[in-house]
Order: sequence, then C-alpha cells, then structure tokens
Amino acid sequence: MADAVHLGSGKVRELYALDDERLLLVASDRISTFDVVLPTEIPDKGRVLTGLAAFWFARTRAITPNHLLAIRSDGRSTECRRLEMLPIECVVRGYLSGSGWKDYGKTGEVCGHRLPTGLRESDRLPEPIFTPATKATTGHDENITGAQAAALVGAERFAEAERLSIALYRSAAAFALERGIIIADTKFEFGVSRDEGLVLGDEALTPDSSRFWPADQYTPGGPQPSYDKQYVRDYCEKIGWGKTYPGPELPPDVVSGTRRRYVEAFEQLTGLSFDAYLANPSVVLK
Ligand code: PZK
Repeated sequence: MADAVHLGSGKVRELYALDDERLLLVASDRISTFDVVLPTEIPDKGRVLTGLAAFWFARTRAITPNHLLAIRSDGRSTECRRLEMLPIECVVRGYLSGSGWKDYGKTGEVCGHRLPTGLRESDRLPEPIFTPATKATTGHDENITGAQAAALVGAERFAEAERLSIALYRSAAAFALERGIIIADTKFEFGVSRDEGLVLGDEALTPDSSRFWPADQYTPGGPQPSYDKQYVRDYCEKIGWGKTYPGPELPPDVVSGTRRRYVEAFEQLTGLSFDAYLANPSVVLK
C-alpha cells in the first residue's frame, strides 16, 4: 500500500489507485443501517463481501467480463482494472420492495415499467425489470426512466447494460434461490474498457449491493426480514434510535449474530467454508 493513492471513500469501502491501469478496492468491516454508518464494526464483514463478490465474478464470466484482477491475501482487498464508469446505477428488481414499492404505490409504474395492478409489497414480479438510477454524490440515488438513462449513456450502451444486468440477475437469483436465499433486487455498476466494451465493476451480488431475503421466511404482503441486517435493525428499533447520525453502538450479541448471518450467506452461496476462504481467498475463484 506504500504507493497506493487514496481516491475516495464509500460508506464502508475505500478506493486506491495502484497505477494508471489498476485500482485497489478495500472492504472495511463497517456496517450501515438506515443510511447511517454505525460506530461498531462487524468482524470479517468486509472479507465476506469481498469473497462473495469475487465468487460471483468468477461464475458470471460467461455473461460479462469484469474488473477483478486479483484478491489479496487479506481477503478484503481486490485489485481491479481501472474503467471509465457509466454514470448510472444498473438496478434489477425481481420483487417489489424499497423505492420500487413506493413508486408503484404512487403511479403503478417503476422507472417507466407499468406493472400489473394489485401487487403487494414484496411480491415477485412477473419478470425482472431494469430500473436504472442516477448516482447521487450526496443523498439518495434517484430512479430514472430508461429514456433518461439512455440519454446519459447512449441508446446502444443503455440497451447492452440492460441486457447484461437482467441476464446476471436471472442467473444469480436462480442459483441463490436453490441455496435458500432470495435476491429481491440488486445493483450493478458497469464501466467501459477499450477492447472489451462494457465490463462489470464495483462489488456485485453481495448483501450490501442487493436485498437478500431468507427464502424459508418469504411472506409477501409486507416487508421481509433482511438476511444479513435484521438483528441490527431490530436492535435499532428496540432502543428507539431516531435513525439520524450518530448511530448507536451495537451490543456483543447483535455483533456476533450479524457476523454469523454474513458468514452463513457466504457458506450457503459458495458451498465453501469461510475458514477455507480466510486460509486462501483465491478458493472462491476456482
Ligand atoms: C470506481 N467507484 C465506487 C467509491 C469505493 C468505491 N473498476 C473501476 N474503475 C474506475 N472506477 C471505479 C471502478 C470500480 N469499481 C468505483 N468509484 C470509482 C467507489 C468509493 C469507494 F470503494
């Protein structure tokens, strides 16, 4: 890291430049809930997310190339190809939740997709839909229509990003469902490379970039428990935190229960023991 230049911070990640062509993406153990980063860390959370994203990069390479070059031995840092990132978030929704549910309630549409009437919160959609959003530098990403997204990236790039995003979601959601996890929705970020066109970047198909629900508890008609963050949310509700900065410290049982859920998601999806990942992070690439 001696000559890595810090480029930016996400809520829970750091980005460094290694040279003109390569970046280092480092996932911390920080956790956010209700958009606030909490003062207590979840041990190994960054390693779980890094390992899961790398696992998905390896098993979606037939659908799209990606930016991953190497996982470092710490299990939380990845070397990535530097890309020209598209200025849109490529969101795919297979279920009606979050801002999609809100927009549907107001207009019957989500990002210009007219949906059937009578859908309930968390219902599965007849087909997954591509619901792009702008990248807000501060505050919240804003849902936009396909026409608005196409105006930002060009019609051809937009059509390709939509096709790849839907294909990635279908493949991953089917795989995860067989392993007891519903991926209700997910966000992809694509970049462009000279020779390969659109390349999948960022961190993909993790519980931080997606809504993971436990399939065995799925009950549409209301909000679903979060696979990973439910203990944290329940604790925050219990103590009556106002959901504005600063967030509360988490007690040890909430930390350990939450860590267990992250590790469980990793093990269920990859079929690998998390200890095997810690011993040699590259096991997820095989
Ligand atoms: C890139 N971010 C988001 C911000 C983070 C992450 N392969 C790439 N090439 C060029 N730029 C990016 C990527 C990727 N991935 C990603 N911003 C730029 C971001 C802050 C901290 F960890």
